[in-house]
Formats: sequence, structure tokens, C-alpha cells
Amino acid sequence: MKLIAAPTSPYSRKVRIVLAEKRIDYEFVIDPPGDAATRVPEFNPLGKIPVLVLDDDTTLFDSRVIVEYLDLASPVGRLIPDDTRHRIQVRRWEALADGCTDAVVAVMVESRRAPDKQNGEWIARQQGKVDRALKAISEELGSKPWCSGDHFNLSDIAVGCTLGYLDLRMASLNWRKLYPNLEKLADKLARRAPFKDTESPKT
Ligand SMILES: N[C@@H](CCC(=O)N[C@@H](CS)C(=O)NCC(=O)O)C(=O)O
Repeated sequence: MKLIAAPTSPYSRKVRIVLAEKRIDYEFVIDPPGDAATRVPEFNPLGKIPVLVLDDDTTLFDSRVIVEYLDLASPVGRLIPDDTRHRIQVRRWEALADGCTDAVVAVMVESRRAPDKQNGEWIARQQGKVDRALKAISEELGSKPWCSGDHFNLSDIAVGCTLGYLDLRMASLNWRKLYPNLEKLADKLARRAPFKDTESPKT
């Protein structure tokens, strides 16, 4: 199977970490959707990455659908619990972390526009989402070793990708100083090879 993605995409990183944690082989096809020559819309009408292309040419998107497929496709190192209650908790963590990432992306896109074209209200609204989501992530993690349950799972992967993306696009937020428990989690995650191997280039 092929993963159409980009090295700096946080949603693609989540999928790459899941693939590595589950030891699933794949071909990594780099195709940033912002490039003029991108072929992403041929695989996903929404023009977004990541897209997983299966061996029979079925295409899967978005990242949440892909990770669910991958977790069910291989029994190795299950990342989404079977138990309904715990499963919903994990998916909620993922929604919170991904939603925080969505808002970071929105701030970045708007801030890259010419200063006279930027909508300050929109930026503040998105920044509010980032700030509240991070606070909620920190409070809900508390002093627990992992986000949800007793073991590492998809919730930790999703939160780790969001924190990594904050380092890349919103370093001035200094989340490590604001939330030492998130730093502790991030340090623990950074020691896992799938996280180390997918660290984003600083571009
Ligand atoms: N909810 C989607 C978000 C995917 C997404 O927004 N990807 C970005 C790259 S990080 C993208 O492809 N943006 C191009 C665009 O929106 O046109 C997922 O989880 O896969």
C-alpha cells in the first residue's frame, strides 16, 4: 500500500506513527497538496493528505479513517481499544488533539497572508481554540502516565503529533513552560522510534 503524505503534515505523521507502531510496510509518496504539480485531488476529491492507497487501488482518507483501518488490518499492538467506552474516550482524545491542530493550521494560514489582508478576529478565534484545547489536554492528562487508560494508544499518538506541530508552527506559545505534564508526555513519546523517525523537518 501507498501513503500519500508530506513530511511536515501533522495528520500524515499520526498515520506514519501508527504504521510504524504496527510494523506495517508501505510506500511513502511525498506529495504536498500546495504544490502546483500535486496529484492529490486524483486520490482524494478534498485535495488533502494523508491518503492511503490500498493494493486494490481503494483510497482511504482522512487520517481518522486511515488509522482505524490500519488498527483493524493488523492485530499487532492494538491502538484503539475494542471496549466501546474506552474506544470512544480514545477517539475523543484524537478529536481534541486534531481539532487543536486544525486551529494551529488556520492561524498559520491566515498569518501568512499580507498584513492588510489578515483577519485579526479570525486569528484570535482560532488562537482561542488552541489555548482552550491545550489547557483541556493538560488537565485531562493530569498526572496520569498516558492520556487514556493504562497503556500507550492512539490518544497519545494524536496528542504527540499536535505538540510536535506546535513546536513547528507556534513555538512562541511555549507550551512546555505552560504545561510541564505535557512536556513529560512528549519526552516519553520522543524516545519511541516511530516518533523519532517522523520528526518534522524545520521548514
Ligand atoms: N481532517 C483531515 C485533515 C487533513 C489536512 O487538512 N491536511 C492538510 C495537510 S496537513 C492538507 O492536505 N491541506 C491542503 C488543503 O486543505 O487544501 C485529516 O485528519 O486527514
